[in-house]
Amino acid sequence: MPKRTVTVLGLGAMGSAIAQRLRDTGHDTTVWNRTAAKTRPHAEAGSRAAPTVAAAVAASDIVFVVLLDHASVREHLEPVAADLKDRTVVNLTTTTPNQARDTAAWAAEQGLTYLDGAIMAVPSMIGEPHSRLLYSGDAGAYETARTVLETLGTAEFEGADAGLASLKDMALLSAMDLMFAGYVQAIAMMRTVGATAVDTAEEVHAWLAAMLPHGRGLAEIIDGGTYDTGGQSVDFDRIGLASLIAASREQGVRADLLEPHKKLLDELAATGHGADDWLRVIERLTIH
Ligand code: FVH
Repeated sequence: MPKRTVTVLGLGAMGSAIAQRLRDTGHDTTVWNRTAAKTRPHAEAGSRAAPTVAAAVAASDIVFVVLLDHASVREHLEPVAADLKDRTVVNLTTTTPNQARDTAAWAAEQGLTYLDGAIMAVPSMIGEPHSRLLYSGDAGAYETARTVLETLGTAEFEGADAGLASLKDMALLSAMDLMFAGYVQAIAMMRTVGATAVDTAEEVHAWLAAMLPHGRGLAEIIDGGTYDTGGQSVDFDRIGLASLIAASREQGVRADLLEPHKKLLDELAATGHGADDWLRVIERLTIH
């Protein structure tokens, strides 16, 4: 199959890695960046540097957008809507699900072929199989671009709702954020007795590795929808969390990262769910 012509808008750390990978896999690659100097190494490596977004878009049939945020995407796509006709636009910029849906709706109004994407990888992983890229929205656009998308890593289509890739991205990043906040909490507590951050991180790693296999069982309880499991109850966990908070403060460490979880469990206890499995906490997370 002939290689596709591709354009990359945005040459930050991620856009550069994507442009490099597309070039390395034999694609005719055009690049544009707001700060033009960043196009120079790409031009030297064989890409075409476009002076404007319009020129960049005109050069290729697949246009990757790898800008900072939703606002910068719209700022630069809206003026070239007419030039984007007959192109496939793949937006890999991190946005919220509703921002992704909003851009997909705007693209549909303009008669554009638009696919939203989310990157579960850091730049050095681009092109590796463990680099995971999620896509959602226009299934036809996904199929059209698929062979090119697969050069960036494992490509997965999440569904027709353009917000789905972003939603999964945000959900997985939320889990990561809370986990690494946990590392910092443990390090802050152990530092008070002279432990290095590296030593505590090793301890946390070993502990979490031992605990991680339990995650599936917890999820099965939630999917079951009943919280009379006889497992760890709301009241039991409230006592445990109160101890964690007290221990942290005794050591002169703020417990701000722990308190929100305790607050949610307290709400459950106050509404008569103290004996339920603590996983009922998921119901307190839903905003009604
Ligand atoms: N880097 C990573 O590990 C993560 C992994 C997961 C996905 N993200 C998302 O990818 C988008 C780009 O991230 P990045 O790492 O390339 O970000 P920077 O290196 O900071 O580069 C930002 C580029 O955006 C350009 N830019 C910013 N504001 C504007 C604007 N108003 N108009 C035009 N371009 C703009 C910036 O241009 P310049 O500063 O060089 O002129 C860079 O090209 C992002 O959504 C991550 O969340 C990466």
